[in-house]
Amino acid sequence: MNKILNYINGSYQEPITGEWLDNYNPSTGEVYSKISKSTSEDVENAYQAAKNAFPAWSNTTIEERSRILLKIADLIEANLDRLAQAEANDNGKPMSLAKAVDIPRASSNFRFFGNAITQFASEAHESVGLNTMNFTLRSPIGVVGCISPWNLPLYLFTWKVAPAIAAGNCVVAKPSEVTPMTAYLLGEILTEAGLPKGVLNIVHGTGPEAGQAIVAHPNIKAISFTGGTKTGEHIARTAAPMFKKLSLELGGKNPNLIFADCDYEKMLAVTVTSSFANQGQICLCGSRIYVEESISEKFKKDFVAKVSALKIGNPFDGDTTIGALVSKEHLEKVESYIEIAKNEGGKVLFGGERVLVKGFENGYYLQPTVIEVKDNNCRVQQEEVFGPVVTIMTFKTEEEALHLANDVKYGLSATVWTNNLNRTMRLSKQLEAGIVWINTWLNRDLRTPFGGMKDSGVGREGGFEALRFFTEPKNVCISYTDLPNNS
Ligand code: TXE
Repeated sequence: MNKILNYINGSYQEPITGEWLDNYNPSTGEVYSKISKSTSEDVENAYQAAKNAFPAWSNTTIEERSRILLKIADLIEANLDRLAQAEANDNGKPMSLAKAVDIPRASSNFRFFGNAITQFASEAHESVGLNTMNFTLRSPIGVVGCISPWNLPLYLFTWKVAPAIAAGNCVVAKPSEVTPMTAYLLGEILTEAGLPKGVLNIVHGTGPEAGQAIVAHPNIKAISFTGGTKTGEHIARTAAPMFKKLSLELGGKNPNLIFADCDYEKMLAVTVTSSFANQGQICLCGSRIYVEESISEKFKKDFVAKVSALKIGNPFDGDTTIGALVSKEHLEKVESYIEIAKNEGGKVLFGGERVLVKGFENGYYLQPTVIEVKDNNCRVQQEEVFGPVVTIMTFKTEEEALHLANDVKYGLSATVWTNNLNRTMRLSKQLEAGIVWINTWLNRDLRTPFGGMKDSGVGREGGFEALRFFTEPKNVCISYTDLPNNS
């Protein structure tokens, strides 16, 4: 059986304890590989490798760092089919999605930061009249930790490690133990691209063991984490006494506000995607739909018709739009929310049942589920389900829509469908979200800041924000004197 090994100091290594975790294929429900069950000892080895690599890597020219990142990007692209297949096997997502989104984006992450680092500059402030010049010296932090989740495995893993190494840091990284395969395969690519050994070390294992060892390591000075809000809170508590720099990208419960004056057909098509892409397992999914009352009956009918036409199937069928959920535990969690919603008065308009896929009977398949709710305070409106479940509520006025949208503890993204420019500006300013999409969804320009407000996290990633996070700014203040006047 395939073994998912740690990649430390440029080579694959077994975990020190010799212990392994089972890796499930969610589309079949079968164990298909073994994952290194690393402990703090493996993390320490990874840290030492990173520490030793840091002096040379942080002094490597920007051109050389950029060249290596671009080479990694090219190699990911060259391995598109292999990586997309691995992602679909590991995560349950349609291979077509992995091929169109996950793997190209992983390549773009390296390409983007390989280019961005050549343009990264610092501010200078001349104190005119005081003969003083200030400039901001930005240096890499040292050894940093990157911890990523299972929903977009290679996409989110590379979104962190690419800016970290571009900025001159060395990294100890851990992908989710639920979907470690593509991060494991990345090791081969790093070696082939000529990334010096120790610059990026990939350790596998559970969150409470390997992940915690990274966060608790006294000399790993910054942590970039994407995952659940509860885990983020725990990481913040662990890191706070050591004053570590933290970037936390956490959960979302994102509103999708649909006004009667929108471009209806575009809204309908995109809303199906924003509800169910990746089986609804994207922190940016618009899981709370609020629709203006005057079009609500038509919307419900048209939306359910489109959702019922989605094809649920094994990830490798070309026409599958909804694959398997990531794990049995997650499937059960999502199902429990459907029950909670029903018990709280929600009306299931479509879905809610498991699906048996022929030849894949033990896979974790669930119908896309649409639930009408009346009360914004019910649990399915307030808590992150992170699966193929959307709720629908109606509103009468813009004020009411805004209130409902903001009335949750999360603040990651919001989508608004309207052709009223004034409303667009009013809502963009007042919605409590790190990202507001108007008449679109998941439209990403990698130069933009990415992150959430409220319980959706702290800090921003993307573009120069990520390079700022992974560097330490220092103010250098130079006082100078004029030449003595000889006359
Ligand atoms: O995430 P975890 P889980 C949400 C979603 C989901 C819930 C739980 O609601 O149902 O989180 O998912 C590592 N110290 N999101 O349990 O546990 C872990 O090994 C250090 C939203 O899978 O947060 C993995 O690598 N690391 C999210 C990573 O953290 C720890 C995407 C994320 O796992 C750790 C995924 C610890 N103590 C789930 N405990 C999004 N925002 O995109 C765990 N980890």
